Amino acid sequence: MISSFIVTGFLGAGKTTFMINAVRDYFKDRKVAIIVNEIGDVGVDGKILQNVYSNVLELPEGCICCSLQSEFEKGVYEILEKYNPDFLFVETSGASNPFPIMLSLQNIGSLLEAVICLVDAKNFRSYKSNETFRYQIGSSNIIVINKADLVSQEELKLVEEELKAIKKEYNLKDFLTNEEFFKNFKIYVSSYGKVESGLFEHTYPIKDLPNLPEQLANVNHLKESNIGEYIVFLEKELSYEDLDKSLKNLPANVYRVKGIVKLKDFDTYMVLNYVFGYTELSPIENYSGKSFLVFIGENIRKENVFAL
Ligand SMILES: Nc1nc2c(ncn2[C@@H]2O[C@H](COP(=O)(O)OP(=O)(O)OP(=O)(O)O)[C@@H](O)[C@H]2O)c(=O)[nH]1
Ligand SMILES: [Mg+2]
Repeated sequence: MISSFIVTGFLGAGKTTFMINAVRDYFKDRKVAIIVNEIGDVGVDGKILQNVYSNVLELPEGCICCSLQSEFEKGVYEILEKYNPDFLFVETSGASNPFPIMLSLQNIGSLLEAVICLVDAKNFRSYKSNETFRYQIGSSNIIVINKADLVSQEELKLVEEELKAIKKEYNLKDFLTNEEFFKNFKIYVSSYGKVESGLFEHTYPIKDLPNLPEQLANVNHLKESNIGEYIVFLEKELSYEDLDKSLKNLPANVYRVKGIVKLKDFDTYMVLNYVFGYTELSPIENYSGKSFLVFIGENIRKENVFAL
């Protein structure tokens, strides 16, 4: 039986970073396959992951929690046949509810080791009222408060307290019996998704998912939360300064920008990561396509995206 982990969490919380570290640090001698799903039809995470790991399946477009559920199940069978892995990691898009994916993995007969929700300690307050984020917390049995390097110990404590309150309110409940599904959950703290080995040594496999009302088990979350994306292909090479200036002027409804760009200042293509005002660049090997940026946000429109 294949064991699986679902890695969920809001846009830019550190899901991909966490998976890269987890697979490298704790699953080195095991056969692991990764499925990643992103908003939009130009994926960035798949390309990053493929550079560090070969068994990666990218499910682009839409979100696996709604329109892509059958596509997801097909993808899992494909990956099982191709790689025969011992472990499967599934990174959901930042705008999806993990519950339908939990159901799919259960239907397929996989042992669901844990649903791990990454939380961005620094930007938590900007998105804590988002319903999808709250369901992500409710559907997880491991919460990782990430980006601890960006906040004080006091802030970490406050985030933890607020998360416990959200967990209580949104914890999965059986629709028929009203019984709480996750009686226990664990909270870890990390920087750059690096967690202690205990997280993977003491999981509490998830069995017999509760009955949920139809509208919770099967919602089109992208539509409901109005989170959308806009892709821009860059025709000319920019300097980092120009790009940074434009990013600093983005409106607040654009939470996340990610892409692969060739800039005047660097010889290689760079992965650009922008999360709620913070920008990071890192080199990427084996990329030869066009430079592009994906802008993700709430009610995003062409006017929100800068002209390049
Ligand atoms: N300072 C800091 N930055 C982090 C940490 N974890 C991740 N990041 C950065 O945050 C950005 C987003 O990280 P990802 O791992 O791509 O986040 P994600 O949740 O996979 O993002 P989406 O898939 O787009 O939702 C990147 O620039 C990371 O390097 C952390 O603990 N501290
Ligand atoms: Mg990611």
